[in-house]
Amino acid sequence: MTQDDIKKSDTQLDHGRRKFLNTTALVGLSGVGLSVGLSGCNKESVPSAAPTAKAEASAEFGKYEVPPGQLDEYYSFSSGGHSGEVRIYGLPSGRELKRIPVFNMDALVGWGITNESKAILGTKPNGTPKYVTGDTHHVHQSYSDGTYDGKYMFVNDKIHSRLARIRMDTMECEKIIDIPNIQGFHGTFPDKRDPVDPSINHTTRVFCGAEFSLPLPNDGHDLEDGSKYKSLFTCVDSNTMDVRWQVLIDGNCDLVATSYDGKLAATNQYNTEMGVHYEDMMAKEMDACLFFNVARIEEAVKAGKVRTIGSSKVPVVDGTKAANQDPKTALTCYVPIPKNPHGVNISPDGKYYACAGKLSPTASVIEHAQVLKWFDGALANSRDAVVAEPEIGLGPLHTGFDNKGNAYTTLFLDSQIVKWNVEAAIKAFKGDKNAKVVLDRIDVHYQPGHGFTSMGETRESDGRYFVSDNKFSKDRFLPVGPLHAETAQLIDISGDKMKLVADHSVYSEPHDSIIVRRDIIKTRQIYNLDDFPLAVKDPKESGVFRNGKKVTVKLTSQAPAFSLREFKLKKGDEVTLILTNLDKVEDLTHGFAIPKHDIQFIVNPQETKSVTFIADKPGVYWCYCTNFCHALHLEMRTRMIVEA
Ligand code: RUQ
Ligand code: CUA
Ligand code: CA
Repeated sequence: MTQDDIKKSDTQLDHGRRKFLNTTALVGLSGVGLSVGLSGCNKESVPSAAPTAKAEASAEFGKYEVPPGQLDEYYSFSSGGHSGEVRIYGLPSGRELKRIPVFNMDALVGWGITNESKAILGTKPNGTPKYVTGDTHHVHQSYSDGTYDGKYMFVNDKIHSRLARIRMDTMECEKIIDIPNIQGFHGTFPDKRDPVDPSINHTTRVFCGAEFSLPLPNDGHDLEDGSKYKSLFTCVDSNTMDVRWQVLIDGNCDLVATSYDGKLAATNQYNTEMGVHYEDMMAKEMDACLFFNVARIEEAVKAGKVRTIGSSKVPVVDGTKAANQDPKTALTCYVPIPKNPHGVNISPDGKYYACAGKLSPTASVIEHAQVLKWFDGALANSRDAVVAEPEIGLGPLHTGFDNKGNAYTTLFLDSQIVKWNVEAAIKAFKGDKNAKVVLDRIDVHYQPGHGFTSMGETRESDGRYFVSDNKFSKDRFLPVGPLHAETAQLIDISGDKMKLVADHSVYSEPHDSIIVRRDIIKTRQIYNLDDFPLAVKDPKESGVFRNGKKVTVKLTSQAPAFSLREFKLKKGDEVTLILTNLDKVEDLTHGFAIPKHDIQFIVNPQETKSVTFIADKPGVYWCYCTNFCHALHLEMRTRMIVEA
């Protein structure tokens, strides 16, 4: 490509982008317009020739590169959207480090194939996983005293309303639970400090918001009467993973935030109309941010002021408006804000919640202290807890914070990130015409959803990086067919001006992430043999153990061989195969595949896994190691002989 070609395609790109923005900007803010705007962009956005993205690189670009052999400064933990998994990246390099299968099946690891993973996923009577789809939206880590403690990570499944816990030392999913009586489990956030017992300095609650209202219980009654549908806000015990309690509410839940003092949890609500049809959900100018008084809810649960729904035993308290008229006893506080808001995030000083307007070009700033005042009966109107409502741009969704009082909000329709100052916005709201609220804007490519700052959801927010997870990448990368890569764009926010410093391509869909300092994460390099009850601790324990038609095959792996060179079965046997990897060397993982039996999994150093299957086809099956482990990796096989 000549310099001229590059220039030409840069111009094309500029035009493509401008048109794209105009189309979306022009359609205005109605929900109908939003979808028109998006389908419109598909028509004219992609230049016919493969474009070269305009290089924003500056002389200091190398500053953000991580040279070979060096480690990143941050982890980014990211939900994988409808892939059902969680991913781990290094920042600033953007290197993908790992994918953690959670609600999906994963052939590499054997997730959904091994007995151990099936026990976590839950199974149908025929032994297959209960669900193999999942939709992970929000991933957050456990907190101690307002910052990450490196212990757990929690992630939601929107499709089947499940919550998963990932342990951080192995970075594997260890527990999945169903949340009863809800659909569209969306917002997820752990408590940042236990509000009840100050001696417990560890997160014990995970709050879960349900987006879709339902007739309760959802057993076939009141199917048509939308006015009877209700939603629930749920608290899960992060240690036992039991559902502690639920709150019945009006409207829906969307995102969730928690305060730094453990007193409040918040959820933004876009459908206070309680519409069951799309158009109805945009009828009102104002929706709400709903606050939950955690201590009062737990007192009510203790006092038995609860009901249960359907077959669930979970205590449910009444958080509806009608039942919470007196602020002094109220469990919930509905703060009106415009319109179909999306996202609620708390500032790292614990003072303010920012709720983006989505269909309003505003962000509403709600002061934590004012909401507490309302609960004390000292604030006449809950709307008075709103202390600023700056106009920041079109389609605002999510907000991240630095450590200097600035907020960074993604603007979906404008395809921008806007930097604004919270205290200035409060002054402007009080009438100060000189307050400089919006400090900077930067284009992103394109249509950002979540945006988040380094350590930004902790009191250790450090104001170094912002990542914009974009829903469209259009012309930023080599074309790979109709399904495009998506972009996570890295922005340096350490100076006055935001600087776009990298485009990281991401497989669909980078939904939401957190950026965690690397020193917080302490992982294991090998497993502990004793953690596995089935472990085959010595190659001498290997063999075929028969009990009628039930057969157990025990074997071990040590590079480059399995302990059994062959094993014999009879047609129709129900076989449980247990494999322990006795290698103790870091990074020495083996795999095990059984042809024609659809079995494949890996065993990491000192790990044990098992699979159960029916040997229903007589013949010879070469079980082989799938994970390149040794110069004699190809020779690492064992013969499964099934006699007729
Ligand atoms: S929501 S793109 Cu599922 Cu996280 Cu705002
Ligand atoms: Cu063991 Cu390859
Ligand atoms: Ca609405």
